[in-house]
Amino acid sequence: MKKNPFSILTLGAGLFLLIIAGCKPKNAGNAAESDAASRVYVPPGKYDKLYNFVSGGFSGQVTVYGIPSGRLLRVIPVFSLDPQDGWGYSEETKPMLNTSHGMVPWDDQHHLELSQTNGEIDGRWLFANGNNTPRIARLDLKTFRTAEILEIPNSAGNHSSPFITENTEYVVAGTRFSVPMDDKNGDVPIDTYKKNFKGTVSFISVDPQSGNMKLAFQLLLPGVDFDLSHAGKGPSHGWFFFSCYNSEQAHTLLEVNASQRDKDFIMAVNWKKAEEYIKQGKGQKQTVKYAHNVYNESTHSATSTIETQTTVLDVKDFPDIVYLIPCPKSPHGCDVDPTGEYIVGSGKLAALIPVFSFSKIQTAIASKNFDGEYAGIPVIKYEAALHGEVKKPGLGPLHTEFDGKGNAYTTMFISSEIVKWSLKDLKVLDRHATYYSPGHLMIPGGDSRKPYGKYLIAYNKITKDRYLPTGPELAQSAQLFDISGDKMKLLSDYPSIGEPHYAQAAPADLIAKNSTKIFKIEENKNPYVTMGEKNSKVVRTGNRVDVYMTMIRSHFSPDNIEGLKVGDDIYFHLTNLEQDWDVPHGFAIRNANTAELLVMPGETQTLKWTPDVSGMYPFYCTDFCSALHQEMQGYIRISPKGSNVPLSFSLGKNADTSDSVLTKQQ
Ligand code: K7E
Ligand code: CUA
Repeated sequence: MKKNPFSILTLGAGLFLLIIAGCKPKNAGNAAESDAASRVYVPPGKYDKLYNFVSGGFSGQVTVYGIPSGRLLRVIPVFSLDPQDGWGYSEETKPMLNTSHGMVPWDDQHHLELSQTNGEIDGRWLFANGNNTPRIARLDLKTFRTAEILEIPNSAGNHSSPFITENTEYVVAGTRFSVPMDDKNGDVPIDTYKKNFKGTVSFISVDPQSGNMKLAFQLLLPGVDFDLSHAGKGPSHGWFFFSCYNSEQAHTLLEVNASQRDKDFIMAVNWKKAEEYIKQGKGQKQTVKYAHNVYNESTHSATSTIETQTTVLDVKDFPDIVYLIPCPKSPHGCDVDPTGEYIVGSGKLAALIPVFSFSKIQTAIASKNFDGEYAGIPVIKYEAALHGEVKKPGLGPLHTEFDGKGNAYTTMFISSEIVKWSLKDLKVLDRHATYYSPGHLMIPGGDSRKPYGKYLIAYNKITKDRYLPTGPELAQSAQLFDISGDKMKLLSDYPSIGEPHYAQAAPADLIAKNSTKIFKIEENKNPYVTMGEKNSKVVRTGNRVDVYMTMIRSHFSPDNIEGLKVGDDIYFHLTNLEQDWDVPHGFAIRNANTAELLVMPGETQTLKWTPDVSGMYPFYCTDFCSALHQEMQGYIRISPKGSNVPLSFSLGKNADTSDSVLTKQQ
């Protein structure tokens, strides 16, 4: 066992310095196992064993990697504009980024959760949180696209989200910041925090067939900060657990003022009970505003609807829904083991890891073994809820995952390591350095009832000297470990996109077999579809022009258009007629102040362009689609406002009315 030089440090000024600085493990080089190369090597033409879905952090997107190779397979646009896919630029996808505050083209994406059935990953959907403008996205794993985005009212910083229950009954969303509720006057002095600021957690129901999300109800809670959460499972199914910090209710200099109390809380929520009260009509209806955006796979278009109602249950009126459990100190991760019995709270500033027992929590509630209350909510006695403490695990515990064999693995941000410990006797079994300062870690299925990983991936916050320098900015690193034996073995590290926080993984078979290869053209219900080249046309209605254009290797139809004018609103409806896997066509016009379109086989997408200067505008296909890809191009003639050039469009009319300079010279 490598000796951790920091485990003897106690809390104090030194620790605070370390928190700021982190620290670098010794022997940072040459750390991988000697046979590591062969264990991560996926030969050309062979597939990876697992899909790894990784949050993009401040990129706002989700990335997909193959494991064990660590190869980047795809970036899926979710909350941020993506010029590569035209996401948020095409008329069809613009509504996906709509909110009650208009278009919000970016977010900070931290956590992902795969849908589950009976507590096991079912490979259907992936949920993603938007942290900054509170939103939850559902990605469809058939198409690897964002299918739905729901804005969350009464929330500010959707951090403890989007964790799910074991049959995907609910996706949860807890607010990081407490704020005045949406229907209250938010224009109040900040130092009235204790009076005016409230927290909420939202329960979003998921339709078991379609996956469609609906804001089912919200719990009104004291004004603290909710950080992470996980649902109970098995015996604890019906409960949800949240970590909270800032029980001091500070509103300034939180690094000091929210670190005063020796313990903050894990909040246990009996959501089945809350659900009953809602069914009995006990919730308060509240008028709010939030967007609900849905992408329809048959029209290839999104709609955005502004919803206006939420149902709120004030927990202080329902004393048997919520209980608080003291947890040292400023807890971050809140993780439930595969059996559903153990709840691990990771206090960033604690020198130990408390592990709570679900059955003991139930006994404590039944016998009212409370230690007073906090804002009207019963506080369970720490010892009454405690299974035990992992002593001297390392410094700065953040997140824990499980291998299904009775072991837990916790990231230590400050001492830069992963620590493996036993759930039963809470003994530290192994520790391995990471490079550097890991945030989340992920074991495939590691937060489900059935972890199946022999791998563990650490997502590190600090890269420093691990890669060739690329200026002041370095990509965050992921590190792959083999955890099939007693000792963790470092296999590889690879860069990631944005800042990865949480991640999920699923066996390749579960997802690959359902993957969409083309959209069937005969099922294309986009109102602007062009079914076949002969139906392509250009239609003028006042100053709106609709161009119904098709794409097939290797031309557009039409590819010559005249009679369009400066100031026209031109809508190019591009239908890709291909019915062949992996043959998208792109579409770009010179000087258009928007992104390209990338249109998948059988799909229709629309680009809007309002030309501002008359002249000749070439357009072309941006995706190398055939040997004659470079010939896949055309011209649009833009005439001045008020010109009377007749509207015309054509394909293949190559007669030239002018004299050719070339011919004369020959
Ligand atoms: Cu620890 Cu936002 Cu999950 Cu990142 S959070 S590390
Ligand atoms: Cu179509 Cu290149």
